[in-house]
Amino acid sequence: MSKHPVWDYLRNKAQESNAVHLTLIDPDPLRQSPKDAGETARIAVEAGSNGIMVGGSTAFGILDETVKEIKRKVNVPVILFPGNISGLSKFADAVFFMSLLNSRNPYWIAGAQAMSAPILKSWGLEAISMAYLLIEPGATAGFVGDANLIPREKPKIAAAYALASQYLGFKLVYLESGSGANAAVPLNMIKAVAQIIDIPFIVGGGLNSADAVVNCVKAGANIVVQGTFVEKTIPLDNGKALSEIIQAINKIQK
Ligand code: 1GP
Repeated sequence: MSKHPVWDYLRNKAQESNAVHLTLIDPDPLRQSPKDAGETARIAVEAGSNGIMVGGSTAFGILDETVKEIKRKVNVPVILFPGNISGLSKFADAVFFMSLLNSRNPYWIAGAQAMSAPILKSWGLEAISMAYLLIEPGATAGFVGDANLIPREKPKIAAAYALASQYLGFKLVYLESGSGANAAVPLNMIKAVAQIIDIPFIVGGGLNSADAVVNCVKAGANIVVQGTFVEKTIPLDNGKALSEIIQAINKIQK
């Protein structure tokens, strides 16, 4: 069996479809209980989401329970999206092993990673290396990660960081405008990144409509992440709006 099953799954899905859709669940008891998180994940996967990310910039101590409930309910990969060392759980399938390349604080570039790598090894958890780039407005992640946010009107800076990420050997790049952000990553920035790198890249933050997601995929994103939208709509419509978005992704003629 492959030593990197989750990475193989993501890469294959990205190659064989227009884009991979991942649902982000924040393990925050003020947002939902672990049980409700499991139910949201189940509905999101039924709607066609290809995997569940679990994480957030702040930690609340219910991560293990949340991951376990989600694992009980879905048969797609559950991938950690840690905001810090506290965002790790041995019950997940893999972790996005992220380096916040445009942070001003080396802790977020390599410090937290050094402190957590031996833990991951002892658990045998699959680590998928990912360059994390924060774009304006950045939301909570921008503040917590002490980011030198990439200006929205500077696509070339994002492209340069993305290419540097590829040359540094990262498997993936994540362009992030911040969870709950009032503006998604600009389309011309996504296009500039798609033109210059050969590795897959993720776009997330503020993708709150079918148009926003579809345009992002048309611009070149290989993986799209939705958290806030899924969290808000699933309790109201049982996954209908999400299912429509995923169908719209699949219908794009590339
Ligand atoms: C945040 O990109 C993700 O890290 C998802 O953002 O919650 O705005 O969908 P939203």
